[in-house]
Amino acid sequence: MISPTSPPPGKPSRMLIPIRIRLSTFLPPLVFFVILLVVAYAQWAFFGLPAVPASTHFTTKTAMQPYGFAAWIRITHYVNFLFLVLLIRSGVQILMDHPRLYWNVHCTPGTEWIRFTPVQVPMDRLYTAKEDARYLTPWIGLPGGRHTLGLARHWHFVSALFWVLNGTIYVFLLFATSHWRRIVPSSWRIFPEAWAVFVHYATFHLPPEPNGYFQYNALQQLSYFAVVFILSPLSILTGPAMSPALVNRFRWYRRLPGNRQIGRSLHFLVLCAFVAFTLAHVTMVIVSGLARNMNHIVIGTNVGASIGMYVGVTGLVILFMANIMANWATWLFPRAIQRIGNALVNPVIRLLLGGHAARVEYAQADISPFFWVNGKKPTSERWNALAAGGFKDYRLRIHGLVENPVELSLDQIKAMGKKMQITLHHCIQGWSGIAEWGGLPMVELMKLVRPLPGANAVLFYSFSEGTGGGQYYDSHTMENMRHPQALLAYEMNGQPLNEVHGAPLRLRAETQLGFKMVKWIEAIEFAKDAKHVYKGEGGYAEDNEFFDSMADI
Ligand SMILES: Nc1nc2c(c(=O)[nH]1)N[C@H]1C(S)=C(S)[C@@H](COP(=O)(O)O)O[C@H]1N2
Ligand SMILES: [Mo]
Repeated sequence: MISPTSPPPGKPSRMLIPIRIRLSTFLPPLVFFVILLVVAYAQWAFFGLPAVPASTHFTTKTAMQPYGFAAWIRITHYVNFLFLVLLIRSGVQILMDHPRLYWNVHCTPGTEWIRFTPVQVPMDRLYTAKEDARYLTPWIGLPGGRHTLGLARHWHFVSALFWVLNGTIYVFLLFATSHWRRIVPSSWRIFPEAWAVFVHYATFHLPPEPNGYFQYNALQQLSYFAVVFILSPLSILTGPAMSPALVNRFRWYRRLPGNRQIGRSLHFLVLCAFVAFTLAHVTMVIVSGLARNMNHIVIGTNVGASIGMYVGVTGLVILFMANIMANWATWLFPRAIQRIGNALVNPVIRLLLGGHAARVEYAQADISPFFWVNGKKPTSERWNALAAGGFKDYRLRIHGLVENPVELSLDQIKAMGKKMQITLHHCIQGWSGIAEWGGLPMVELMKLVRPLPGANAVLFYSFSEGTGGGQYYDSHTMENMRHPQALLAYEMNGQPLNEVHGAPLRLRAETQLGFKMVKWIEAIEFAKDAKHVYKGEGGYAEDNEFFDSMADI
């Protein structure tokens, strides 16, 4: 549960996040980069520095269109940086809730290509995914702390909306004004020319730099192009690859090369590329004439005075303060951040993912060898007694706004029907897994209890407690419960549902994130909404961990 003072489990790793990376993943890109450097050095040593085509000295009179830094370029550049920083900080925070990255969809411990935790998952005892979350300093993470991913997600999604909006405006104006000619290469010569510039940089030489007001050097143009037209679209495509509703809605999406974990890994690598670009970019801005460069991008003039630098530094201080404010506001007013996040993001989700979701199912051969566990097993005497008796005395109570309230035994539920489905589970923390579930479709149950017209929400109450104490529960829309894949599952991978995965009954709602799928179900209530229950946000995680109210992404 979120609390700024709660210490992380184990030793607080405030100083450094220990990183373990697989040599087999790390080596190829490293070797590639080293080869580039070696070739550049060899070329310099044996043939001297390659010629960089002399850049024409332009003036505003002789310039070939377009040139300069119009106000829209300067504004979108600044706004872009602001949201990029927020995206990176909240993104890293989300990552630390499941600090492991994989190329396979099963997330079997030991198969990760990189992990940001020293912990090796113990196989001799139950170790939940929530235990695995790491503490992150608020200097890096937004909002920092441990298991604050609910709030980090609000920042991430809201920032993503504004970042994409800002980027769209920029690209639109780029083409509307012909400024695209400044960053879109027009000839294959760009590659040998960019290489020549690289040989200079790699051997610590400065090539004759063109004045960026009129023209960029080849490597510069190529990297700006890559950031705008490759890196950014890639981050926009790989983000949604993690959404359960999206992969269920668009069947073709699953046929693309990749899966949730490849999407997640690429999303992280794109983040690394953005950070690397930013570092290189800032370094080059400094070494190639800081004052003039700052005048270009900050105030749009082409002079050597210091005014752009002062305004620019002021802009950076404002950006820094905005980040401090973001952390501060999140710790003081988490509920407000949650409300704002829901208000801005939910309409977009409804627009993009609303309507009927398709049904994606997997094959027997796809079933995961390992399936992470989340949540605290019930400790109540009642559940223990039921479990000891093989759930013979279990009765599922279904009440609230229904014509026919009932109490059903497990055998009665099994007799009412059984559907099997092999599906991909999406935990909000980032891990996934494929399993075969067998159970009673919610539609069948609704035929028996007959919800009244006023019923809009279905609440599932658990025998167990949430991580911070208090009953675990969650609610669903009627629409999601009418989905053919909404299941009261009593079987997993051909076996009766076991005690850690939610015996005797757990919910499957495949277009939703895992936290909505209540395990160890004690009772089901049909209601007008979920406002009358506990803190009224719709579920334990929504109440206490500030999770999103729409769990589609
Ligand atoms: N009662 C209860 N149900 C719960 C949870 C919990 O903490 N308590 N955790 C949820 C979360 S976050 C996930 S990802 C799934 C995990 O299901 P699994 O343990 O079968 O993998 O259960 C969900 N249902
Ligand atoms: Mo989860």
